[in-house]
Amino acid sequence: MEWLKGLNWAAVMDQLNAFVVYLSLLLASLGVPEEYQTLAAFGVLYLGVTVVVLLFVLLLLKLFKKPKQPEKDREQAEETTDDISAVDTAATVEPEPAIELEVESEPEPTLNLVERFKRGLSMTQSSLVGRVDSLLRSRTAIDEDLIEELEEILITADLGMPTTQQLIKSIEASRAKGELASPEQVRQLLMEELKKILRFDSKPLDVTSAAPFVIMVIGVNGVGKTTTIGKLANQFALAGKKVILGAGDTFRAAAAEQLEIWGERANVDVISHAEGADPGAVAFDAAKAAVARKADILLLDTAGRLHTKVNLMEELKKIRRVLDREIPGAPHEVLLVLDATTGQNALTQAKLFNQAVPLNGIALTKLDGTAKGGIVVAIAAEMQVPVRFVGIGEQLDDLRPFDAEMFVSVLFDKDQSGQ
Ligand SMILES: Nc1nc2c(ncn2[C@@H]2O[C@H](COP(=O)(O)OP(=O)(O)OP(=O)(O)O)[C@@H](O)[C@H]2O)c(=O)[nH]1
Ligand SMILES: [Mg+2]
Repeated sequence: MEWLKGLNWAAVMDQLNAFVVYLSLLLASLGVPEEYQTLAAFGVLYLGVTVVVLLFVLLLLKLFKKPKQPEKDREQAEETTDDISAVDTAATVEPEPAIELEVESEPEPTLNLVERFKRGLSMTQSSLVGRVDSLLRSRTAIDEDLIEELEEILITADLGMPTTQQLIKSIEASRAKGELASPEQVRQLLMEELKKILRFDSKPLDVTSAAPFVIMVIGVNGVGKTTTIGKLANQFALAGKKVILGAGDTFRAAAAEQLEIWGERANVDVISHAEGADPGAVAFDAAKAAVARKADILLLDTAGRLHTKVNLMEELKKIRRVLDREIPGAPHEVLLVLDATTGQNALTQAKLFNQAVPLNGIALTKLDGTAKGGIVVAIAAEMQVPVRFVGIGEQLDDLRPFDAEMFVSVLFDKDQSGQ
């Protein structure tokens, strides 16, 4: 505004006056009567200014149009891949297969899925296969020394003692038969043996086998139970299922609110009671609501509890009984959530929870933040309870059905391990 004050207004007015006089003379030469010349000169001046302003505005619009386009594209891309909004656009956006992995039939999502698995498993990859590969690179002979070092790597990558022993035995047996002539053969054998361990017989999760299909979610504090329920609710809802959530964690303040937020995101109903209420009563109401509202799936959250606290484990048995009384056969899936970053402790939790309420499946969260992903193998080998889902990030679609083949392939991917 300083420049306005400093302007020589007298000079400006003189120029303007001279311009109007010039215009008047021009108009006079065009035959405009004298009494209209000044008025017409101002009219022409006004028109001129308007045209200049319009041209200026058009120029500005042209300048700002370019950066706007990519932003719009990015927003659209986010809308299609991003979690919450996907609920609203479910009808138009092709939903990624939520529960079943269709690895062969849909090339595009498969590529994304593998890429995301790679990213999520990168720490485990370098702590397990990365180290195995550098060991194999540094040796030519497959001897006792190499096998001993391999054993150490497997133990420290959280595969656990029994699983490591099992793997080492297979390697030694093959070596004795003269089948291991090169380090590459050791790598191949390790891959095959891991796949064998992970590919044990277990009933797949079939949520259509009962209606409502009740999933009771349990685990110690902070492992990701509520988050897992939220992600599952969203995926089931996108797959066209009617879902109800039961806020069975009445112990922790704000636990029900946390679940309600997830319910809103997935656009599903949440049954909750006041803080401190009996979790059995929530289970009862949630089961009743699921039947009355003809829900396909009921996901019941529970409070985090220490696997060593007998009374808290008893409470789980009670919740289980309540569900079974209201919906015979329920819960159809007792899903234990384990935090992969806790390594071998996760295995101890699984064993103790399994004693209290027999487990049907495991969701292993936070694989993205740990080098201890080898725990997947230890769980499969020692528990014979299937890992149903793995959490590979905090995004809504970062909870993925576990696929043993893909897991091993990603871990042993040569691009990743720098081979
Ligand atoms: N990086 C990562 N973080 C996760 C994953 N799953 C859950 N989390 C985070 O773990 C934290 C705890 O998650 P919650 O779902 O509240 O855990 P909870 O088991 O319900 O906890 P309590 O109800 O207190 O027992 C949250 O910050 C989540 O975002 C995952 O797969 N990867
Ligand atoms: Mg919770």
